[in-house]
Amino acid sequence: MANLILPPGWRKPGREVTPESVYWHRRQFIKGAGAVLAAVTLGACGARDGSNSEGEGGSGRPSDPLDTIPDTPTRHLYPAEVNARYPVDRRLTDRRVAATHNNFYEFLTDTDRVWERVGAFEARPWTVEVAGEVERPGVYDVADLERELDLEERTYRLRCVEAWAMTVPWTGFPLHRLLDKVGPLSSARYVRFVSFHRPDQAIGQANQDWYPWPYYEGLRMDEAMHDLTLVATGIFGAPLPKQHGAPVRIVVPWKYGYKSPKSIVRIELVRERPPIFWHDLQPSEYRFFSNVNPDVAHPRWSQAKEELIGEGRRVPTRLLNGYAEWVADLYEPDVLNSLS
Ligand SMILES: Nc1nc2c(c(=O)[nH]1)N[C@H]1C(S)=C(S)[C@@H](COP(=O)(O)O)O[C@H]1N2
Ligand SMILES: [Mo]
Repeated sequence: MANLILPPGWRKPGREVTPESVYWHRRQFIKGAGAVLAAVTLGACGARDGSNSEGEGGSGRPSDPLDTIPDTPTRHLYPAEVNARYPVDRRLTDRRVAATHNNFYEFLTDTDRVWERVGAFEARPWTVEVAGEVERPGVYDVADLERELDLEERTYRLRCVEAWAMTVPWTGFPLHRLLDKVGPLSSARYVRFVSFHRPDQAIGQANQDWYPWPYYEGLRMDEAMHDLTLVATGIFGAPLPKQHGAPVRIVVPWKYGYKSPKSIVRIELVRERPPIFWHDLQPSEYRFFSNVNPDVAHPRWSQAKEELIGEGRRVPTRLLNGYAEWVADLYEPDVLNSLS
């Protein structure tokens, strides 16, 4: 059914179907006529995920999930030197599992098949505009940033709000290195990120027009400046495949996955707290901070455990996704201990 807004991390029906997503579907269906009015014009079930009418032409369907890395002039910079400052006591997720389990609604809501739909997406060359409350606003070429800002590799856990998790080695540089380069003004209190908007290359943007594209996210300045917050340009020792958010994404490992926007084109330093995509869609369920906390349930399901993708094992969720020792002091207790 095309006329449903699916939560960030929704999984396709079948073996893995969750009671939560079933509930959500019904609820949205009931609300549908009003809240998602625009969607109704898109026709029904044949068009689920907006995948019915793609002209597969152009770049077509990739032959393999690991064959979706765009041509990258900086390829020789990968793999980068390992930074082991933030040890992770979990096995790495299988690379292929990670490349076939993606949330990237610009393409498809069906997690397992996002990679099949990214062929036409032109992820290189690419620029990121830095704007707003900065001394040196400008348009920066991603390849130049990769050359200039010292790529490193860091293995992080990533926890989706729908209770799946992975552990992967990202390549990139801390966001503070880029922010220092552009010179935040003292008036900058938040950082806003905006992803691309290319309905001609991203089938989900063309066919799911009830989402407020482009995807947008944000962080408070101290979160953005924290050394854990990464600008990722690679994963598993190579440039990012398109389904992971090529060529450049943000990774904030102590927050639910939707706080890590993919394929960003703009970073704005702003005075006021910026709106975020998922909060605007479902304010009672998705909040600005969205810190991982096993004791704060999502309104429709517990967050106490998470499934390790590729292992099928459920393990306890950690406070701040295991990063509490580094980031707990950023938050007042009421922010940490409530849906916030
Ligand atoms: N632009 C954009 N960024 C996004 C999303 C998205 O749909 N669009 N999904 C988010 C969610 S819900 C998760 S869990 C992670 C998944 O990242 P991965 O597919 O690389 O594992 O990306 C996040 N970033
Ligand atoms: Mo997610």
